[in-house]
Amino acid sequence: MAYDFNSIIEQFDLSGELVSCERYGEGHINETYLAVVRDGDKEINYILQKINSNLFKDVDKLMNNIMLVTEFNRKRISARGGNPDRESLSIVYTLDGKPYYHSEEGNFRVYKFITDAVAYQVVEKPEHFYQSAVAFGNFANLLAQFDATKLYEVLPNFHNTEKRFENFLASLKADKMGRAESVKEEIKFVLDRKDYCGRIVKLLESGKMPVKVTHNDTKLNNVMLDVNTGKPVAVIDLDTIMPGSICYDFGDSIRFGCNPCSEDEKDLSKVNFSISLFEEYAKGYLSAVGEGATQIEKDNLAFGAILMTYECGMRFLADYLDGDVYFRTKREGQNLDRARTQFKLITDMESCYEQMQEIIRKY
Ligand code: ADP
Ligand code: GN1
Ligand code: MG
Repeated sequence: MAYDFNSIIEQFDLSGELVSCERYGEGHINETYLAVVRDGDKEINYILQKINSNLFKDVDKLMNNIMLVTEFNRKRISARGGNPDRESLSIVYTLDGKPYYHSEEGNFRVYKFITDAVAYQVVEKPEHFYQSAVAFGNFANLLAQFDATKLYEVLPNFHNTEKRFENFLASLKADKMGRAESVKEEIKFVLDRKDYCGRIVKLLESGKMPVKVTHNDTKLNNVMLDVNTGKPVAVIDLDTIMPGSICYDFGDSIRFGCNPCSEDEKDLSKVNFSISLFEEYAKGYLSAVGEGATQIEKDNLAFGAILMTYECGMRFLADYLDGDVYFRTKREGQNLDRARTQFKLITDMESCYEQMQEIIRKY
């Protein structure tokens, strides 16, 4: 869908004229565009996003979270001599000082474009994955001093796997598209592992594991690495910044990055959990997170990887049953393929769980 991009960009506090505005990136949630603006003889890139309004009902509160976190991080980045425009997301405000623009077409926001950096879709070199771990470990470390009570819970129960399981059962019961019969094996896979659901939720509820401010969507393509050096530049996609567990953040990175192919690969013989990439990530994350991780959290990092993969697979399968209404799809059966890759990864992780634990202890 095309919008009146000129009139949208005009609302924001930036100088120049819009030259082009094209779809950009591989996110599943928002509509992201690369907006190129000409100012004199310079062309400047911006990220324009149409915020997903089906999902994010209270955009004021969502954007307030992002403002609080980016302002906090920007100060800390400046204090340590860094460049906040590159190392943090930077909101471009509207002419009347708002962090997003509301029009009949939807809610739009603009970020400064993080230059000379790339968000990888799959791990091309182990070094990239290691560096993404350093980025997310650092991010956890930066935010360890941020007061979690200031943040609004944008998507309540986002990683509450018990609730996700209940939602899955509801989708199964409704079976809106009549698809359940054809995916019995996948459904059984989910039901057989029900016991995974409560483990971290209970540790958090009982206070045995600390609740932290976490990113909650730590996929490789939500971190930007320097195109030249491969070193971490910034963590992006802050929509799901909320109270959570670092085991979720660690686990979600493993889920996405330790698979050598894409999340929707059809050929499952290519989908194998890479224990050596797991080791790269564990090494990078644990070196950067420092005091940001307690013993009980470390004991559950490897389990967090299985849990996040399980939760995500269950969400993809539920969305397939619901008729593909949540995750953006480009083709028929894509959510089912995504669910299947997750289940293959879980089977692999289950068989090398002890080795994963051993690696965490090593670092
Ligand atoms: P979604 O929530 O849909 O995943 P993201 O915020 O992750 O949306 O943006 C999608 C993609 O756009 C990212 O993976 C990245 O490639 C690119 N992107 C987002 N923000 C920036 C930015 N500030 N600078 C450069 N690229 C960005
Ligand atoms: C979505 O926004 P994006 O594409 O980075 C989803 C994550 C899933 C992921 C699976 C807000 O992430 O929870 O793990 O897809 N984000 C939201 O690829 O639901
Ligand atoms: Mg994203």
